[in-house]
Amino acid sequence: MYNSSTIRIGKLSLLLLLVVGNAQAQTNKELRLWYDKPAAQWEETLPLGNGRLGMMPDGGVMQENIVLNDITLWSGAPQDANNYEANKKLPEIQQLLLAGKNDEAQALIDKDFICTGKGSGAEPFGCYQTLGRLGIAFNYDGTANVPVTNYSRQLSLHNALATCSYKVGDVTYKREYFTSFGNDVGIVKLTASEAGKLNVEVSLSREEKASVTVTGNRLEIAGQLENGTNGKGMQYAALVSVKLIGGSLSTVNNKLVVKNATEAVLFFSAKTSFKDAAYRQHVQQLLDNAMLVAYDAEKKKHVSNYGKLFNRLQVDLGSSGADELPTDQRLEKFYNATTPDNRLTVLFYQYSRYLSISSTRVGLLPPNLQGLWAHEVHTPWNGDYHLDVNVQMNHWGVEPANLSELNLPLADLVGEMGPHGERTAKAYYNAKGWVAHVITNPWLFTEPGESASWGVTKAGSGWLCNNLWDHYAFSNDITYLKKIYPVLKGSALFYSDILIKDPETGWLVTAPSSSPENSFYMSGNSGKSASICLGATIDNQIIRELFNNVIIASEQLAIDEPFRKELKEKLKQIPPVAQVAADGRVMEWLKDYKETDPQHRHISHLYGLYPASLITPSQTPELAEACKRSLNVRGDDGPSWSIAYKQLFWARLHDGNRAYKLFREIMKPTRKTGINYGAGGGVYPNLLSAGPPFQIDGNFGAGAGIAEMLLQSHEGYINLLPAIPNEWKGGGSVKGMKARGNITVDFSWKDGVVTGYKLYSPKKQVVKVMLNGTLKDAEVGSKK
Ligand code: FUC
Repeated sequence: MYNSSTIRIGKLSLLLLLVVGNAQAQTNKELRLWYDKPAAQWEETLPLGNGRLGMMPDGGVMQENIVLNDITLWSGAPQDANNYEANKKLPEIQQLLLAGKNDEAQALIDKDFICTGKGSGAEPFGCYQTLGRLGIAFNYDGTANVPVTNYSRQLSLHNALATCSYKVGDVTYKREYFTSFGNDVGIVKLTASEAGKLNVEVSLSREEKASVTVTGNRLEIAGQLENGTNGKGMQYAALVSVKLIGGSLSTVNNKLVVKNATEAVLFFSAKTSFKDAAYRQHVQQLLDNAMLVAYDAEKKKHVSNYGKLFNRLQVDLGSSGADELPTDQRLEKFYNATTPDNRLTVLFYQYSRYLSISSTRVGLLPPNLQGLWAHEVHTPWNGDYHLDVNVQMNHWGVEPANLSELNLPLADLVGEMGPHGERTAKAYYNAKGWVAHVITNPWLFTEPGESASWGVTKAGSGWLCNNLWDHYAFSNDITYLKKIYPVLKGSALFYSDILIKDPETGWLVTAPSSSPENSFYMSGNSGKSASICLGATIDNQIIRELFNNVIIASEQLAIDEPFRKELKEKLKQIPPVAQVAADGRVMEWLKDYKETDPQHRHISHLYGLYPASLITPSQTPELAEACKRSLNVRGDDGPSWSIAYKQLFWARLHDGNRAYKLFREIMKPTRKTGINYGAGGGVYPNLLSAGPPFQIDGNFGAGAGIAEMLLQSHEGYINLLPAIPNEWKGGGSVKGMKARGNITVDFSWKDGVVTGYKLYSPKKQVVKVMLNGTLKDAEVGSKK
């Protein structure tokens, strides 16, 4: 397993480093999504966010609808859904598994080994919910169907600003929207090119649990969500206020009415009671503070604060493509065209960075299944944190993308899960340490889900530890390592404590186990299928990786020697990294079961290939070949997150063309919103990824995949261009991408050959770099 401290310092050979070019860098202005029509469905609206507040304007001419979000607005409540009797059934479940009666074991789990209550089906588990809608009804001299010309709306990634403009007659109307990284409010500026031509009515609404009131010239929406017991769940409040140039402001029927103005700036402030008893006071304060600041000054602060993150990295994949066409039309071309639009690929990559910056913030919650953006009260899958790939994928790209701190909200959430997970470990396994299964939420749910078929996969906590470790591997932050060490140790303690010996192989394995959401035909010819088994491959790989990381961490922190020894002993007894079946594929389970769905969306048995580094083409070539066979059978389709995962796998297998093929599949245009578990993932006109429905992991996974095609650093060296496709070979450059060991990398290439590179980190050092197929020593400068 790679660790930053293991970068070998070899004989330094002198390298002539060419200056890294910035060949034909895409101008910032081109980093935009733009359209020539208002959004006709939510999946065409443009996401704005400052890590807490979200706004999605549709740019309607007569009626603007802006979907509002607050990352903390959840129904439900903390609960204890542990079945404390479950551990009494554990020996029987294990005996049934050892006897090959997987279906009976599964039935027993369904009866006595799941969570109590309704699980993910209702409160108190809860659901991430929309905050509501900000409506702006326009009146153009009372005309109903106004003739509109020159319509355009866009989202600029370089300044996190959305705009919209059009002409009605001779008057040009403009809107500018942003969720401020300055004073933490949402702002919409409306202007008319002719004095006094702005007439609007502003409203706030929500489909349930909301009351709208007006105090003075402020509009307020407030309410309380369901908690599953007494109805007294999360509270929220949002305010809207307006500053005018010209015209008049009044209130009618809980609406703000602007008459004959030239300019109106709307301020939107929202807070919830999540960890904030004084949220009512704070929502006012935020609004008051923001309204004291002039619009241009606030905008400047917003752009500058946002830019501190966004501007850390630039990518240029060559000059092909242009943004003359509206983004939805450009997307259609991208998927069908034979000549690539590499600038759209760059846009999509930078969009994934933009979405990370917009959907999470240090000190708050990580991005959920939809990041920050939800337009319904009942968000699909509760908009929760799925722990069997999805929330992890949401974070895979942030380290290479030079947005390291955006991993911290997840690390904080996982840290808080510890005490809950300890109760769950005791209740079900009578084990030490902590565990989380498949789903969690801001209420820190760690219990199994409500069905054995998917709910008892307990790789969740170990998989989360991979993300926590990743932040350390990239940042080398020893203070952070000290902080997360108890979390990693607690997770390793749990797995170490629950392993049992499989008499057939003599290996130590988990029991019960399952491979996320997949099922298999049981041994024999009964035709019966089950999900529950002994030691699914993912469990073995996660345990191997976690134990290795805890060993390294305890060595670096010089603590816990006895535990380290125990883990080293256990490592000798767990199954190998992967077993290869007779057909040459990686075995998903301990036994060579036949899967019920060979093209199943989850590909968890390749965890060792990515995100872990247990399988690599150079270190374990046979296993890498077996991964290829597995992937070929799984196929190249699925919900977008599954396609993105396959893109990452092929990048790790150093097949750039195949990785790019998968990326193209992700860019398949769709407007479908019904829930899909099989083939058919793609992307919406607003470039948000479609499972369908909208799920942000596809955006983040594909972003991570693009980075992984350009640069890898998991094998103890920095590998430049490990997997670029023919489409990108012509020439390009990267500035500010991160490698493990807190190393920032700039490099450029031409005709597929790296022509120059530069490495820098806080301390001078020598590291290994794979450069055009040759491993070399390279000096790392201390500054840019
Ligand atoms: C997992 C996946 C589904 C979906 C859901 C949110 O259950 O198998 O495809 O992404 O998470």
